[in-house]
Amino acid sequence: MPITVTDLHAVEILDSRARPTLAVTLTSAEGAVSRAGVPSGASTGSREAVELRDGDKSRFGGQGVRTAVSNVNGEIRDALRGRVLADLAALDEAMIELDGTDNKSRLGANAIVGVSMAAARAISMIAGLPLWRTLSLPEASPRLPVPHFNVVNGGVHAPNELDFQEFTLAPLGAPNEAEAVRAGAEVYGALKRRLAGKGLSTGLGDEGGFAPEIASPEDVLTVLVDSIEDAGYKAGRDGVALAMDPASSEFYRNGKYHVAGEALSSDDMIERYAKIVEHFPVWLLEDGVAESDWDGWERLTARLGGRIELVGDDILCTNPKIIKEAIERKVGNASLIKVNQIGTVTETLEAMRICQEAGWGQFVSHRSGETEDPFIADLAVGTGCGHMKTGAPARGERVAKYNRLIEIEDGEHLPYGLG
Ligand code: 2PG
Ligand code: MG
Repeated sequence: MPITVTDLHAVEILDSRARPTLAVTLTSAEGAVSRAGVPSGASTGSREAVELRDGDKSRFGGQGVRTAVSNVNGEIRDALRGRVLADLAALDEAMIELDGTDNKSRLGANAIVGVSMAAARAISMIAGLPLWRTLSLPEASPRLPVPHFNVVNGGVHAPNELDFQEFTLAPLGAPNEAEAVRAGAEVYGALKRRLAGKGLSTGLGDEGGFAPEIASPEDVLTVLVDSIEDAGYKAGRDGVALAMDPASSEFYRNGKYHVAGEALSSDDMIERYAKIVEHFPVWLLEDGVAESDWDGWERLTARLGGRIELVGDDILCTNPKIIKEAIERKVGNASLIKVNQIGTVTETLEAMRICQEAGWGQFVSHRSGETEDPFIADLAVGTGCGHMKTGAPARGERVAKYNRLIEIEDGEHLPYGLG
């Protein structure tokens, strides 16, 4: 669907962590006016596209995005305005060319991705279709994803002593999206009561999950299984399963994984996961080993790749080139998918297509810093990738995405789940 941009306007707004980010409004000659909010991460992969921050310590501690805002309102607007672009790929390509670097560091991936998301939305409006219908992959049909609710936060997302970053509920056995969201919300409530009953904190981390003073990952998993049962669900793949994102690059130092006071080698860490998978209904493990530990990743994949989904986040950065290399080296069997990690919607879809072709999973994800924009819900549905994570079933910026999934389901009776 061709698009002719007539105006672009960015403004510095806040993300869910009280840090600045961008909102972009795009106006097209075809009559669309669309808006997008740009997400931002904390536990970032070192090869992510570069998020431009002002570094001016007198504003937001250097985190301001005024430079990125002026890049949208100036250079990007001037370059795109009035051109009839054949489709989203042509528009994204024009921005990549204009930026001229291989990691979007000149204009900023936060500037570029905001325009790309707004353009994707404008194109769907011009076509008169819901956004998800225009975000598709060649060999897949739309599906409603299994929502993954991050209900216990640690690592760099919370100030507690827990080294693992995310513990997630995955209602794999739910019959549909609305029931899956209900399961997430009910178990979240049961978990709160259980934590409070043990005298543990029910304060929240960045993604709306609880941040209790528990150091051992196994202890967290035990509380989660109990809470699933308290809420009347079965813990397991035919009910509510579990997933984890330890975000292990954050606790990998000098060749060791530092977990709950222990220093573990890669092999020790892998054996620890093997035991966890034996004892708990964990069906997906993201960033089990660090982004710099490719050998560890190979061994982890050989050990557990046949049993569970092994998702690469920090190591892959939604980057088509790195994903291809990982597929060749048998590193993981799925990729996390974050639009701002690579910086355009077109490259995100390309990363997903490469995964699909290799039989790899694609796990669509929010960032720890979010806005109320539900873009990724449409991305997960349209691409039919079967699963997505967007934090706890609490806090507006997370709930906006889950609610969007429920509303899509209400309008169209699409199949639910991994398929
Ligand atoms: C992750 C993400 C999202 P961040 O590690 O998967 O949960 O965190 O956005 O901080 O990178
Ligand atoms: Mg991660």
